[in-house]
Amino acid sequence: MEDPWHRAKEALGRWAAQQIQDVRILGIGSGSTVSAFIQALARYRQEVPMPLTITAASHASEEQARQLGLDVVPLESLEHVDLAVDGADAVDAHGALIKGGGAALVRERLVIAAARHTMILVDSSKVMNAFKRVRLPIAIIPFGWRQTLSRLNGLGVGTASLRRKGEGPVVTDDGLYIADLAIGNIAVPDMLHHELKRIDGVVDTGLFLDYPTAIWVSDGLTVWRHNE
Ligand code: ABF
Repeated sequence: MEDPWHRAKEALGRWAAQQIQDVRILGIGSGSTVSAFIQALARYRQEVPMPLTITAASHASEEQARQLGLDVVPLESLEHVDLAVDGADAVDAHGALIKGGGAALVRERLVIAAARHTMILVDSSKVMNAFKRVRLPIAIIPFGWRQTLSRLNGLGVGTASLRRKGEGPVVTDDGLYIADLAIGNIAVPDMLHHELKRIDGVVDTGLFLDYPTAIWVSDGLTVWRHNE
């Protein structure tokens, strides 16, 4: 079935590809919006050649960028990243993000943390006032995952389940599992993020807060900056 937000993702991808003329070292995240951006970037660079080194937050993005002729290097070979371009699953009124629907949240955070600026691209269906009735992805260590899930459920903020694909659990590029925490209301995202990070077995949460980030939104017709 075609993604109803396909046009918005393409519009964002095209728009973002044209914004990065002065960027030399670019971090890219993952997901279908980022994939549209990589396509547009490769096309744009054929028209306007420029030196560009890319580091990617997932094997899938890395593979796609390489196949389109872009130069991809590992994050650890770089001193810094000028700009990270990524997607998100949800954005609240204050610009807090939920990420990890594509299971790449740990690497996405490391790319964003290395970047001087971040550009987040989302279709307008992902923008909400506050995080209500959401699934928060949490990366956990596979060893003892059942006990980690119990600890997550013991917090009493929502119901945690192991993300599965077919017969087995989803395994991230770093060999981690993903627990999805169904939550009715995230009142204070920062507090929840730190509470979850203190739980044994938890590596990271999908709550991304406090990065120098510009969020760009599209409904397929126009692109606008969130909260400006
Ligand atoms: C990544 O891909 C994630 O952090 C987020 O989970 C997901 C968004 O996917 P899509 O662009 O396919 O909606 O950016």
